[in-house]
Amino acid sequence: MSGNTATPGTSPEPVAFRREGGILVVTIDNPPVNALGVDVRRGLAAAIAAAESDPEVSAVMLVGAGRNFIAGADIREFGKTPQPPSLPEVCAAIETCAKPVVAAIHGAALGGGLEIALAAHYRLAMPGAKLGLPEVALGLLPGSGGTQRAPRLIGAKAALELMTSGRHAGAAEAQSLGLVDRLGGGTDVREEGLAYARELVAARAPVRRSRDAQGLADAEASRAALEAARAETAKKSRGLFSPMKIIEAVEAALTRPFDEGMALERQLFMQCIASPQRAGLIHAFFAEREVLKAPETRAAKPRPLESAGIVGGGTMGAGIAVAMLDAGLPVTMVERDETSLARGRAHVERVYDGLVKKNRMTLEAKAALMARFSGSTSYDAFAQVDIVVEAVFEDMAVKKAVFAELDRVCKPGAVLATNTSYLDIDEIAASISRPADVLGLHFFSPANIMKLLEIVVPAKVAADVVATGFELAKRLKKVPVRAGVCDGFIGNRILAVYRQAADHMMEDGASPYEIDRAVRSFGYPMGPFQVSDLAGGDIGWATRKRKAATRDPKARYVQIADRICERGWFGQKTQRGYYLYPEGARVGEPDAEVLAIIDAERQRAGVTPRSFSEDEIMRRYMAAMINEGANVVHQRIALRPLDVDVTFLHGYGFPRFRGGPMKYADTIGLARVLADIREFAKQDPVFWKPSPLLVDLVERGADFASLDRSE
Ligand code: 3H9
Repeated sequence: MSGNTATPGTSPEPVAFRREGGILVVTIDNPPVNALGVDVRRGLAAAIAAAESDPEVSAVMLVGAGRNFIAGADIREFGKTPQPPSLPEVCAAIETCAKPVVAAIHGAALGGGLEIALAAHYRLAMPGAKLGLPEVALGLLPGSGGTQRAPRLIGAKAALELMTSGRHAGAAEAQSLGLVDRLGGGTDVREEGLAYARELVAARAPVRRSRDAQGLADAEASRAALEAARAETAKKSRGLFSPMKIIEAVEAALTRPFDEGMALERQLFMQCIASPQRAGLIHAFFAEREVLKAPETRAAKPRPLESAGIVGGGTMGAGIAVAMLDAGLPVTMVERDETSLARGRAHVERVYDGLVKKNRMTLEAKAALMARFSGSTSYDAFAQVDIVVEAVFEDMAVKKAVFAELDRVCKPGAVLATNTSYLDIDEIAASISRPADVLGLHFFSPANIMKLLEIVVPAKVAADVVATGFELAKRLKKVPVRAGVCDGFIGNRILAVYRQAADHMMEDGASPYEIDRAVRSFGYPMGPFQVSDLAGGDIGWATRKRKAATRDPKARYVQIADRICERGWFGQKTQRGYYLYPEGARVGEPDAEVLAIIDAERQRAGVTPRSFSEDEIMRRYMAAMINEGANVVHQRIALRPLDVDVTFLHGYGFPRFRGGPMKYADTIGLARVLADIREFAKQDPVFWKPSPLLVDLVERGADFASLDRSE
């Protein structure tokens, strides 16, 4: 046997290779996911060179150590100076190897990982393998031959679909697509890969190169697939840079020799690497993983989480119940009387009935889910549950009464959570005998759909209770963000501020339709006034009334929304709000009467309207959002700027390709944001007060990302 395996005591190589019989077994061992960092690329190149030069080697087998084959290029290297060999070079070395190369795939073979496998001559996938080209989700395209080899191997249509969606295919599907040749049956990928390689050697199987595969032989079908993908991508991926580049690269696969296609792929890949969208999307990828690393999740293990209770069967309580049922938890709902309980149960059932109607759930599956749901009008039903989430009316006295009951009936160690959107959770916790068990779990409506879960951490809460909140988020497949206690926590607190900026602009001359349009062009699916119409204007109205007594009398207060609400125009549910919704339409039409109300309000306030460009609208909108984001970080309500980013990506429709508001601020430059705020402050110094954190960062020439790294 020969190889480069490290001697005991030395640091292991990320790629080890040793000959077993006539097979050179090449093991990629670069935890956590075998990403293709420079050392892995060097190791693979060395392994192939060794195979070529060793006459005893008849075939090569590539296999991943740990849970995956290879998860792709090392994303952390993007944006840094590239180190040779490049991944396309490594793939070329594999493909041109004179001896058969087998990829034995288990776990993830994604992006560059799949491209390595496609450069190999034969592929075996184990059950549970995930194969895909998800680069598009990172603002990229497959950049080491994926756009040229995949269409040749599996045809243009299937390859385009994989690359533009970024989805993962399972082993069986990968086989039926032609991505892999054989399915493994057992659990030992190394053994099965070796057996396959030996078989190929025994059968004198030739090297078989994907670059020569005939998947594009039907030129007409390939062209049709390309045009269909182009049309669909133009419609679906509006504003995104890389999807169209994928189409362009595949077009080259159809029309040019392989090497020319590869050269174009490289060129397009480098364009994607240079785009701010790539930076935004990769920021989002890492930020989503960083939010899981709260101090409490490092310090403590979650408590048991096998059953849940919900107080309140309104829209929110029922949505939370559905999320918990979907995650496999038994759920007990408590309501004050039988009628309310029946309504709560009906709310839950309605969600599943909707799925049954759309053929997305069978009646049996619904019955199985509902079998885990029980209801009661007595809090005693919560005696054994591990966690209770309270979702009753937003009123401190009502909440305290609920918590007094929970304190009375729940077993020691049960997590007692409130879904309040703004009430002081420290006060709720202080009202019972076990404040260490009290946590905020702020779900977003509809709670079974929206991904964001703010884990609100009151002063006295135990670390393992917070860790249980994160564990619950994981089970519910939600994105948790740790937040401190304040009015509105991270998301709604910042929202309140930029909504005011939008209201100011509306009174100063921009119509709600212009503002919504500008916000949509920025990349949001909807503008703030459309959102208000969707959520119901009465909600914001109630909040404004609640805050009226404590409002700074010197602060500017725009009354347009109140005038609209006073008419009973609450948005979609009343067929009109800022927009008209004739006969229950979901897309609104501009309303001349609303414009008249706005005009009247401008006159009342003594404002001479002026015009706003889209650019100015977004400068003000984003400056308000970023400034309050900085305040939230400064006051430790959010641990880091990235926590604000993830909150806005998953709870407020912020365009993912911009990475989040704080990442966007870094992209345009904090000095510019601060200069804007100082400029706007000349007219309204009460509203536009630069955040001390923003000022400090600009003075130091630093950015928000520096705070993400320092945690
Ligand atoms: C590409 O390949 C470009 C090429 O076409 C061309 C190049 C020229 N790099 O998600 P997890 C880290 S683009 C570096 O929690 P899971 C991750 O940050 C790439 N690090 O685990 C985390 O770190 P930490 C195309 C990576 O089991 C840890 O690994 N590939 C990478 O839930 C565990 O990750 C992709 O887009 C990476 N590529 O899921 C696949 N991937 O512990 C991206 C992960 O410090 N990755 N990390 O927080 C995934 O989809 C999932 O990580 C995977 C595992 C499904 C693999």
